[in-house]
Amino acid sequence: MLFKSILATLFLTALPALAALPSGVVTCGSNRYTVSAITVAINAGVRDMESGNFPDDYPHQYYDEPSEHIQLWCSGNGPWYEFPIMPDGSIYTSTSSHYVSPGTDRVVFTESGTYCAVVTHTGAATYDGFVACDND
Ligand code: 2AM
Repeated sequence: MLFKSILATLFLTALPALAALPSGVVTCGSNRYTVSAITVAINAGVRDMESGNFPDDYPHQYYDEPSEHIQLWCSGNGPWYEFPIMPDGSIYTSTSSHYVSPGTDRVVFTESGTYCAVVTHTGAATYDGFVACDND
């Protein structure tokens, strides 16, 4: 009995490490994203990948760079992908005749669309680097 409750406690304590989605609004600089906006961006990225549509080369692979100190909330060893998440709520797209900047913020996810992180260039240590968004 005691053993079972210890096991249950260990399991529940370990859960946050495998956390699915953020618990509330995620903030990247002054941009705010709801969980549903994050889900929409991930689904759009997965759909684009599956259909072979890569606006401005997104999604592309995301690499775990120890120097960026970004925690990935998904399990496994990748590959991981990043896709722009837009502060105006639009789904990112870009064509050669109508280029759209990807902006500063990205969702990070697995090939099957499992949430890993929201990251941003805003406030990163280097110009091209990323930092985790708040509450991601
Ligand atoms: P970005 O393409 O989404 O802007 C230049 O080296 C590029 O590296 C940047 O433009 C940036 O992404 C990308 N970059 C920065 N950190 C990265 C990481 N951890 N994984 C993949 N790409 C990264």
